[in-house]
Amino acid sequence: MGKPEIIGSLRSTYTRVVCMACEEKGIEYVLTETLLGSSELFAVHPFGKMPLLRHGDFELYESKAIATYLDRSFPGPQLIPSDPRLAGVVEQWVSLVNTVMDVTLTRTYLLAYAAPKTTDGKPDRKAIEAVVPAVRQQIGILNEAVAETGHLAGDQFTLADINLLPILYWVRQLPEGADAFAAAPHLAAYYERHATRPSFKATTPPSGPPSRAKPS
Ligand SMILES: N[C@@H](CCC(=O)N[C@@H](CS)C(=O)NCC(=O)O)C(=O)O
Repeated sequence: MGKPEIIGSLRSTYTRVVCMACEEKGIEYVLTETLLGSSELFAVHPFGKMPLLRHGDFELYESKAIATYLDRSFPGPQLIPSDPRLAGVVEQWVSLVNTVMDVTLTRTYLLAYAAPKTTDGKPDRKAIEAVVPAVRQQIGILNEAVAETGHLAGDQFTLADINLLPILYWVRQLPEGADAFAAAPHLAAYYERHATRPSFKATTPPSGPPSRAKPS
């Protein structure tokens, strides 16, 4: 069927998740870089979000769906364990991160720096100050979650960890995020350890936020 093609950008946390999933499983894949909101994305995803997957004549959108498809279709380490309880915990963390923490940490906090809605293009201090308590709270929750085993689900590296690490990559680079990390020793150690994985290194994004397609 040929190599899976991932369409997105490594600067996008969700695209990086599916690329990391490929790297962890040893899947040969092609990453086709595209702009946020490009017509290529809208041709498949109803809201024009990245990433997309193309595998032969099969197309798929939504990072969790893509990662699950890749995990089930290819050999290599299981990213979603077959044990029902562990699989449940993986789903729990992917869901919590994607529905709550991504909104706080990426869409609100990171974007207040990277794509501020200010007239002068400077970081949106009002938005940053408003979201910092939630940033601290959520970093604290994650700190507790990884304290025992250094993983989110059981004592193995799973899709739950893959799904979180690209978000932490950006958050810890920002001042308030770095402060929150300094108060979260288990999460800091978790990040340092997993950031040495070849899958994480191979998917390091270029600096700067993803570029957006011009409205047509
Ligand atoms: N639920 C989607 C979210 C994907 C998503 O939000 N991607 C962002 C980049 S990280 C995007 O494409 N945003 C487009 C936009 O903001 O117009 C998934 O898991 O794939």
